Amino acid sequence: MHAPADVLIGTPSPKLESTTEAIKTAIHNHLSYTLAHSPEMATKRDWWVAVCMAVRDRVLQKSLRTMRHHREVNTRRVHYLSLEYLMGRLLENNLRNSGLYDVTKAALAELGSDLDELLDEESDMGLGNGGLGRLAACFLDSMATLDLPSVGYGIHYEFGLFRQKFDDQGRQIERPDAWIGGGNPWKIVRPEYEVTVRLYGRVEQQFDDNGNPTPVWVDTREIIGQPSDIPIVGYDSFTVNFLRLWKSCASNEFDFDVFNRGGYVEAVREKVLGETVSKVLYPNDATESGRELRLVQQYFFVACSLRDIIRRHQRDQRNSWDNFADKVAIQLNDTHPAVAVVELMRILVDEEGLEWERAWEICQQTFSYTNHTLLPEALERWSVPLFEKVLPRHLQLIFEINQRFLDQIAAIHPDDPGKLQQLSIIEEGDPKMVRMAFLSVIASHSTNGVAALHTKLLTERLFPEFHKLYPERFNNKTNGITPRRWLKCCNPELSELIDRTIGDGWPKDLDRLQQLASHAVDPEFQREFLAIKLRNKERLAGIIRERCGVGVDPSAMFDVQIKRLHEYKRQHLNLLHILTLYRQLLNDPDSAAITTPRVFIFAAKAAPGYYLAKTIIHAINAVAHRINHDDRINGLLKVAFIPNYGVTMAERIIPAADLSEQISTAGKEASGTGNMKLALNGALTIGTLDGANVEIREEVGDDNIFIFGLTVDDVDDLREQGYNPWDIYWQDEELRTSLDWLTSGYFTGNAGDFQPIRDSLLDGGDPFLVLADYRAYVKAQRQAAKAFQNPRHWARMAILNTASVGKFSSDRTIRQYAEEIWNLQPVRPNDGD
Ligand code: 26Q
Repeated sequence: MHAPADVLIGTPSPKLESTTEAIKTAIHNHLSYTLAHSPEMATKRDWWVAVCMAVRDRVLQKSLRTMRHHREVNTRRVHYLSLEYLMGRLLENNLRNSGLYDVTKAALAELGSDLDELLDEESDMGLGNGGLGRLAACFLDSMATLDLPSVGYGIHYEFGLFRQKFDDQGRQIERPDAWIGGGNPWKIVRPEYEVTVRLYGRVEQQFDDNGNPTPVWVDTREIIGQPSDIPIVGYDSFTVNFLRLWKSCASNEFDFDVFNRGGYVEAVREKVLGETVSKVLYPNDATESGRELRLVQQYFFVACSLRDIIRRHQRDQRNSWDNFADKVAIQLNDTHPAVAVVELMRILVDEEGLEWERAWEICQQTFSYTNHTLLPEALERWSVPLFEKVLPRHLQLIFEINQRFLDQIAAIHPDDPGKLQQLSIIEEGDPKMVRMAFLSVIASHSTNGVAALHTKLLTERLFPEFHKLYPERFNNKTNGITPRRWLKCCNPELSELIDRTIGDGWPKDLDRLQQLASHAVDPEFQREFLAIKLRNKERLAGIIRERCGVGVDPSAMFDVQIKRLHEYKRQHLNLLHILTLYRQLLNDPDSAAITTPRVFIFAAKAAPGYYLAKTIIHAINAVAHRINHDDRINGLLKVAFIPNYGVTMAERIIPAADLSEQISTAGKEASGTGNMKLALNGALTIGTLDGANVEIREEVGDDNIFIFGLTVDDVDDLREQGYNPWDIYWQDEELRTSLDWLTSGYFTGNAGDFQPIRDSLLDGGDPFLVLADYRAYVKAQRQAAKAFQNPRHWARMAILNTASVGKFSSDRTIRQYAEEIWNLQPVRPNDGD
């Protein structure tokens, strides 16, 4: 007998089994009925897709339960708005987080296939530039793990961050990242939630039913936003949330309309816009170039996401605007989605007819803003004329927001017109500019920095006046990383050693790693710890041979600097030190006896338009080539620049690192998160007192980190005194010779090649104080080298690093966001058992 349809509706499907047999059957069925392949004919890629599908079925079952439960309890949710997500690969993470890794590995073994080999079929989801994008991905993992009802919103870029190659001289070449390739088994297209977005046009003064003038946005162009969802699997939790990514396309109807009116070229223009908006991720991770398409991207993303949030809120009869802010929290990942505050005001005031004050209150209660940078060139500002062209009504609303805000300021400071200029959202000048950071602070209830030092500088330097006005709005949320991807998945051997030593609860409670501290002097534990590190280094040595054609000795110190290429991150300081060591070895044969063998490992992408950054890459590659082929130094030094850095490459490099380079100019790196990943995997940090390094030192202790160089206060003092890099150049012969040598033409045969580096460091005034920190850096490097020569001593320090960085779990960070900003409680869907 069939059950009547109304009995089936609302009945959860029976829970899918996850035994070895069941997984085998599922993989087999997907090979046959999803991919139409018999196992003998299936390629590796087919097997990979079939495994993803088998896992996906189980993940989606949990996701449906999660969504249903959230709906039933009419939960409050947080919506994370980010233009970037660096998700990396998903299969291994989803397997480990859902507890299906071992059973799937066994099932595949029985089917004659190897899971670890299949994992390599997946390409990275590289929809971000660097730290900010990876942080968003770690946060999604933590929110699902902590059973927090949340939705991530982003853009489904057709091309993520470019693929990096080097030409035969070692210069960076960019290639498009066509990551979608043969499709993405994790993606679920949601055509039922399409939205239409309007842009451009003009504002017309019309009259409402009561004869009152009302601004109406007319003659707009339209594009369609198509959502697709990526499931986000919590680790050992009941929750599967999702990441909703918007793809733009042209609206067919509109095309036709324009076409019929004779606007053939116009209609095609519309199509081009629709197809262009989500085409490519902007590859700058700091400098804002004010491009129209970028503004269109931001608004498209924001308009789609807000529509979706409002639709979901209104789906429930119990909900109205009165409880919108009770049910909806929206976190802005930097100012990139900040136009959302204006869009919500537009919807509330223009479309819903709410009073301004009421709308403003909802807006402030709903939004909170995270700042990720102090660099002036990275603070987003849009020219008023451009803004007016793309979003004319929004510009009016910004003027209104600003006017009301400045009226308040004028009331507080009646005799200080300078204050108004200082605090205005609109910066005077030609053209006038919209300051998105000011708008974000004013329109939200929370502004947070991403490390203690960063937040301090934020309140004291970037927003001092706002901080005085609204001290309660400012708070710190020190960044974190997910221990699932950044230890459990990427370093399975160390994870197993930790499991055996302190139990397997640490991935959800990273403070437990502290229990490893008592094993730091245990010779047997040290031996195992070092043996694992060595095996990770052997694996990386294989990758370096394959990708760079350089042979390296796994017993040498692996000295790692992996991050975007930036002057403030000072990869060129690292390079000057390498040159110093190289010269020492060539000139002083005795020094060979005491030199610690080292492999300097770099990985970094430079923004395609950042000429100096690209020059630094070229310089590192050129020096690497010389050093790696110089028989005189007996292989004591090697330099490898691994191309195309991304999440997956980070997962290979980090477990193999001995020394972690975190050498930014004090006050410039908001937090850093690579520093946390490396310390967690037992690398020692050599670094400045910048960003989260300050807090890492607090946790691991002064004896287990190599801190050097100018502090933020020293930097201030030095600038006040008047810093002249030439003075240092003339004082420090070792430095002078290394720099002269680099820029002499010796390494490429062309003296002009690295002149821009020299110019920036000398006549350019050395804006990031590379020369000022050089001597202290070289000294700290000597200490590190010496310490590495005593393996037991080094092992003890490395173990203490792993043991001491529990604070930097993104679970801790997200708990603080949930409690202190979002006012959001965990909600546990049941498991269906
Ligand atoms: C803005 C406008 C136009 C085009 C691009 C951009 C843009 C894109 C990305 C500007 C900045 C970014 C990314 C910034 C970033 O990654 N910041 C890093 O954030 C990390 C997480 O908080 C911190 O750990 C790093 O210190 C910070 O540099």
